Amino acid sequence: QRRSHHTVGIIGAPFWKGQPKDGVEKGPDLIRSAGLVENLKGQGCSVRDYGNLKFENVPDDEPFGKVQRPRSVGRANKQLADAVHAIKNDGHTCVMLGGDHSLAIGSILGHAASHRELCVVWVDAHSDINTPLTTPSGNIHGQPVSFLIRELHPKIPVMPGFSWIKPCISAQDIIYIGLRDVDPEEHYILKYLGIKYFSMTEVDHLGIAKVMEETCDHIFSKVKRPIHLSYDIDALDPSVSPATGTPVVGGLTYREGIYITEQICQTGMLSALDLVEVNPKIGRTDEEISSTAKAAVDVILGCFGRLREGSHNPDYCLPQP
Ligand code: 4U7
Ligand code: MN
Ligand code: MN
Ligand code: MN
Repeated sequence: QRRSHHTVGIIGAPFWKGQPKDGVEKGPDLIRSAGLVENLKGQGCSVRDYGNLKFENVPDDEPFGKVQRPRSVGRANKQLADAVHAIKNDGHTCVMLGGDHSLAIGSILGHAASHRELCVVWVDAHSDINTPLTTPSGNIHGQPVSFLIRELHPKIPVMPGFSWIKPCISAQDIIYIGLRDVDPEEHYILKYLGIKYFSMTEVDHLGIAKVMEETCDHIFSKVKRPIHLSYDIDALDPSVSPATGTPVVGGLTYREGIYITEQICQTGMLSALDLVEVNPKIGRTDEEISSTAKAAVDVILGCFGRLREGSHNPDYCLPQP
């Protein structure tokens, strides 16, 4: 409980084409350079870094209706799905460093390929559940959940690059925390499918402790099952993590954001984690970039057993005078 003995497999996905802003592909290396691997080892985890995926350019990637760069996004996600599947089959808890949030498609599908019964905890300012036909922006990072939910499948057109994608979770298998910028069509979908969420209103009303209690009650209502935590750094307030493409005021405090990870860790069921949407090029100062990177690292460390109360090795002895 105090020291975590998970083995962690890290995969970097330097991919930006699910949204238009330059720089989010620098996320994986920024998060590593903020000390991720050293700190994980320092808290007792064994770590294997699988490096970064390499994404080739897909020529003539014309929009599908409003949707931008579908072939590039489809193909990158296939690569990621295969990598995550392999890391799970190696027996690790998989940590995917993004990159934009369109990567959750491949990360969750790859995870589901080895753990069919998984559930998803989606921590984000946004619900990322637009369909290719409701998207106001055309950006696939605002749509990943729509491809994953069985009940939405009849509403999803077949896009170029996406024919391999089959939904792998039901509406009751996903829960959101931190919502505060939801498009009307997305709100309709959440209500229509009865998807469970804790918007910032519920975080204010209940407090984060009750939110996490109810989150665990919901996802473990029948049996304990593997958790896929998809953590968009823009869930945190922009005062904590300003270096991200779609910041929204009124977000989770640093403490609330870390508390979520401590509670997820406590379940013992974390099986894969995405940390996405860190964009160093959007930070206006070095301080904004480093505070965002530090928050990202602390989120990951919290997921793997770091406790704010501190910890010590069980066989530690005080020095004799
Ligand atoms: B992120 C948006 F319209 N809903 O679809 C959209 F407000 O991965 C934003 O959560 C999506 O950062 C944000 O483009 C995607 C928009
Ligand atoms: Mn977001
Ligand atoms: Mn997101
Ligand atoms: Mn974003």
